[in-house]
Amino acid sequence: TQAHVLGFPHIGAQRELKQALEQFWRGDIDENALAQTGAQLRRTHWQWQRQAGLDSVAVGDFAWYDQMLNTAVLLGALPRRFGFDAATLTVRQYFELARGNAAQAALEMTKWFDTNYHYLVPELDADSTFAGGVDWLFYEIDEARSQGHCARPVLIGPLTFLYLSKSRAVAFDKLDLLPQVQAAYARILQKLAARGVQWVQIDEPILALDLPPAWLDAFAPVYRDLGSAGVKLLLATYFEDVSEHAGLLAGLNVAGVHLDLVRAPQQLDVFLPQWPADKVLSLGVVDGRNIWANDLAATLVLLRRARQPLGARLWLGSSCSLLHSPVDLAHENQLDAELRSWLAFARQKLDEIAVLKQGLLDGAAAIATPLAASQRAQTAWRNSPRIHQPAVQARVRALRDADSRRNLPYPQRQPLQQAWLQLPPLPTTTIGSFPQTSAIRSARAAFKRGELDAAAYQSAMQAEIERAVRKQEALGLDVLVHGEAERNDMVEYFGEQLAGFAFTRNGWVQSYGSRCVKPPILLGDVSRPQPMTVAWSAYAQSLTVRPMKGMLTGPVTILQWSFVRSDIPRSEITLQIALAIRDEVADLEQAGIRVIQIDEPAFREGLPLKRRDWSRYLEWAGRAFRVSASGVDDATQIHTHMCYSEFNDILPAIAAMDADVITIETSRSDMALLRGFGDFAYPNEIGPGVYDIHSPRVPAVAEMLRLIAKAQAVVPVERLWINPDCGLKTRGWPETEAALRNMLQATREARAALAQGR
Ligand code: THG
Ligand code: ZN
Repeated sequence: TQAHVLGFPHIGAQRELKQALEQFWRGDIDENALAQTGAQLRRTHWQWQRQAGLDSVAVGDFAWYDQMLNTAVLLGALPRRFGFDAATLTVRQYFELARGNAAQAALEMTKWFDTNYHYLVPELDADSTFAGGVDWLFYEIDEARSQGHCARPVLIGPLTFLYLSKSRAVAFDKLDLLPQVQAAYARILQKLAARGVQWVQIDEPILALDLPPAWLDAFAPVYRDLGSAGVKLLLATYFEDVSEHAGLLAGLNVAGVHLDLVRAPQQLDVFLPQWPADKVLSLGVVDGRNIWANDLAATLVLLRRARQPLGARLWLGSSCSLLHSPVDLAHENQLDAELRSWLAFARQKLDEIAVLKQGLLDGAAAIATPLAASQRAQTAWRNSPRIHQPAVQARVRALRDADSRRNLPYPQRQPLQQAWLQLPPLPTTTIGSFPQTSAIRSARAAFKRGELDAAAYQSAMQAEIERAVRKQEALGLDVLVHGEAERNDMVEYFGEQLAGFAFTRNGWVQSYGSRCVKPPILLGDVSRPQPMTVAWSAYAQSLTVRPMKGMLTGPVTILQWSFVRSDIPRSEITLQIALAIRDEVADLEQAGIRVIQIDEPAFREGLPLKRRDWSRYLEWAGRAFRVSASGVDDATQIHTHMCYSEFNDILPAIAAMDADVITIETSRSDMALLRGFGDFAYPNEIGPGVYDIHSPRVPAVAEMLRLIAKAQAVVPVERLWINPDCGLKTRGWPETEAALRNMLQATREARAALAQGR
């Protein structure tokens, strides 16, 4: 029986890797200093795993940028367009793959399954080769062993690697590359065997998806080969129930399989009766995706049930990599003792796993102290008045159908809105945020440190808002925004003001590369003690006669980007948030803000991994959005915004949200994503982004005119808006103003053409 974790966060408890990376990119430190930071982080993380009492340490989970990119450079599968030699790839070249260079755009980024982590998408073509690349993994194994650890390499599996890759040129059947990919993995495994490595963890999370039969059929032959390469393979699944593949997995030529029992505990009863006598079954019982302390007694009951048939072939560990957890609770000295007793970050999860193993092998008495503490925390949590607000629960129960419907349907709302808005054809707006300048950031930091008082902070932010309003008026935008100077991360901002949430000081989780987010902790019933955005929006509206858009984050996104409680369904939590947002919407309207945007950028990523679960999700998520948006007068215009707009497969559900206007990200796909809206005949107004905000490049007027024309071909002109792809907070002012000036010029030209009937 071995205890292990599938991976450990590498960003560092104090985000040391982030600091080092950004210093390196700025040229403030050299490669040697960067390498030392990496080595120090690996040393610390391995030490923690070992000191906690785990039987092996994960090696290969460390990446300068991303583990998927590491896999590509290990295999030697680099896009030809960069002209790099994988075998001699430098760290600088690695970063060019991740971040782009003067000549080449970076590899594409996309969300890792249903997490908020972005991986770099491997770029493969029919003539891609896999002749091997950098030897960083082997170096790290030697490094771990020289520090006295039992090193367990972790690799992204060949089928997951291939399935998640993309072709930029002509489409081809990716499975055609499988023999080469398989051979490359076989060589890597043989090299590991030659180094005396015993176990290799090989992750195949695509088993959580609805896989085409050809891909499922590939598992047995691929692993027949890889399983004979001289190392024992632990094939890891996570994020979903893989019961339907139990037969396949039982027959696979691997030494063990890992299951995510946090996400899908019901799998155990499917696997146990048919599990072969020569295979390990590794049970992921400590949640890698959330921050709640484990209910040790309950987990022990489950583990004991599996120990009966499995004996020493039972392993236990984290449900998935701990990449998705913040690093160390020890730094959270501002949380009260009770709340701390309910939490476990990555480092604390190591202890939980070790304690569980001890309890399993030596009996509960051997872990009496942690067991008692866990019981106390569980009892306190279950009965805590911090969690349960009967009034909130009653309000959710009292929701009626009419609460999730506007009074009139869109075709009748539209003239009421236009009557007062008096918008020109092709109205222009922006998505909400303007550049978060260093002046804004340092004012907020000083305010949080107590060095700037509330009045001074408020006037500094008001000055920023006024600046943003004047710039928008000068540019000639039709519907203005206040620019969100006062906000940090949008979800953090709302979480901080809602009751039912708690905050960490340092609970950072990697989002991509050096970028992190600090998800709020949604621990109890959610309510809104007071208005959250009204004063800022009303101030902004007071500065201008043009319509000012109120800016809110929607209930699904707040849920999706927080650490949420697990004692009640996500659908119910979302309705609680929706009611809080609904009250904010009503207060904004009352304050004279009659265009209100409720952003749902995470609506698509909340979609379950399995199609069979989609309709239920779309039903409750759509309802929650409508609850938040439907308390207003029909003349009030509701907008929503979504990034990552690959939702052509869920368009009916997007339409059912019934926002008056939806703005989406479309420029990078050259409006291809918009085609679905046309085919489906999306019934309300749409603002397809006409320029990409992810780079400082200023698009030319002609480029945007071309995209506007493409949009006009798909969306009736009376329902078409003009706006950028997304918020502008990561941009600087100079390029923002230049790009918007061109956007407005393109709009004027398009309007002139319309007026002339062209
Ligand atoms: N908020 C949250 N999750 C998100 C996004 C968000 N997930 C998807 C997408 N947007 C991720 N994009 C980013 C972009 C920038 C940063 C993080 C995620 C970022 N973070 C700062 C950093 O790492 O330096 C820290 C931010 C802060 O100081 O609060 O720049 O918008 N929840
Ligand atoms: Zn966006």
